[in-house]
Amino acid sequence: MAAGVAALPSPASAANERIDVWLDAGFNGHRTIIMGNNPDLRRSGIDNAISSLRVHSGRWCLFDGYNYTKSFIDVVPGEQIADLTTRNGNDKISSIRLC
Ligand SMILES: [Ca+2]
Repeated sequence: MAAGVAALPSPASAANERIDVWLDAGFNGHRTIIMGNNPDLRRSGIDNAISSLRVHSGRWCLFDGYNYTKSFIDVVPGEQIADLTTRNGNDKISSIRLC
């Protein structure tokens, strides 16, 4: 490969941080990839519908209310939750942001 610049590991930046969410438990059903703050999941069609998630990078706060209100769950890089009922958060999340 010409003019190759090695892709060096870099500190996490907001632009690269990612959390995947699913509408069903066990990482099943429709998946949505979220890579930035989202104050209103109605826009993504997944309001009050997320049932499982996996954090690729970044520390995220998940809120029951829109615009980051009624915080109830935070998750860290590498964390995954197969069933949000275990965190009292099934079908409740309405906004997500890095925290
Ligand atoms: Ca909600």
